[in-house]
Amino acid sequence: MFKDKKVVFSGVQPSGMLTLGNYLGAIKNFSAFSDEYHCYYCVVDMHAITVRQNPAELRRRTYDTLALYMACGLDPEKNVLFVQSHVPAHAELGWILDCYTMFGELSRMTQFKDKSAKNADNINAGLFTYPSLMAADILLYQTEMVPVGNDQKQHLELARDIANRFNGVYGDTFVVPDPYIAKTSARIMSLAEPTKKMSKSDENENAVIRILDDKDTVIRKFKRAVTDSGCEVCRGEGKEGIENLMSIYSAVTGKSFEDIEAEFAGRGYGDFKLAVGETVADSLAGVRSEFARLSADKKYLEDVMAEGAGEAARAAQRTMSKVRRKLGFIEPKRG
Ligand code: ATP
Ligand code: LTN
Repeated sequence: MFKDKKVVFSGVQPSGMLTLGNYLGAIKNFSAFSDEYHCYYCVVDMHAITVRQNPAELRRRTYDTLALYMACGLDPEKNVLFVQSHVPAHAELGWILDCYTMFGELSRMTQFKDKSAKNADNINAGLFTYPSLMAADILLYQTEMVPVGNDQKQHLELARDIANRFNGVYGDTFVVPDPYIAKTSARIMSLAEPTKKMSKSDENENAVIRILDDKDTVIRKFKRAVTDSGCEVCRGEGKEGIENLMSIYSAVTGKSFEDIEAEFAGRGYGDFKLAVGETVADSLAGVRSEFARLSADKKYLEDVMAEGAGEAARAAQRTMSKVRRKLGFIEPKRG
């Protein structure tokens, strides 16, 4: 059904309830590609287990993440929506690409450094080789473009290097992917520590807006957001907190920073925080009600993931056959 279209691929880990950062930085942008591109959007459960997960929660969040994809506007008729572990070729190509990824390259990944500092008792090999599995996700589908937040730029550059290295040794095998990083919302910061990115696995609930938070909760969290001791809504040295709120407001309303400064001139932080809270809560209301409807129908979610996995597996096999041939593996006889 998607013949001749260029491919878009992206993934989100079912490692926690999704945040406003995941929404504005990534998922909200996904549906814009659905008409022009052949889009694969994956729930990357294999990446999630690089950090210890509770099995019941992981299972529930995998359903929830798929339901949220759809609640955010991804139509399963127009996009291939699936779960990573349902397509074993991801693990297969992941291993192969491990053999074309250098120890030094993986050691330089800032996400590895951050996550190993946070999980000092569980610095496992999967956490280290996470980027080669991510490269496999992308390269399996001959992806041209990968919409992600700014924090994934380094992983994308590594995926490009791996693709170029493999192509250099064996001749053209993989399309070399480009990142697509939205301008205003590429990096939404924590509401409690505005120099740190908003992360779904943050333990401080006041630091993160969850896509499914109700209106009162959203407004309360914005009211508590850490700002500086000034009162002017503008950017500047030491004003990371206000700048973050301005980016969020801009991403949701489409207004420029100059318009926002003019709108709130002389009105103080209290007014501004309330406006941001109300605008964000209202913009998420539709997603929340769609999610409630979709997540109640597990059978439907299972049908969507089965359909998506079937289609993804067929596309992945085309790349795997090519990779096996190039490497010198014997193609197994089917049937
Ligand atoms: P975790 O806390 O488990 O590492 P995460 O919140 O960083 O999770 P991911 O599943 O790793 O979320 O990321 C999903 C997508 O959301 C990625 O494209 C990522 O770049 C984007 N993203 C995550 N956090 C932010 C943020 N604060 N601002 C903008 N984009 C973000
Ligand atoms: N590493 C990504 C999640 C991810 C991904 C991908 C994103 C796994 N595989 C492929 C884009 C393309 C993250 O968000 N932390």
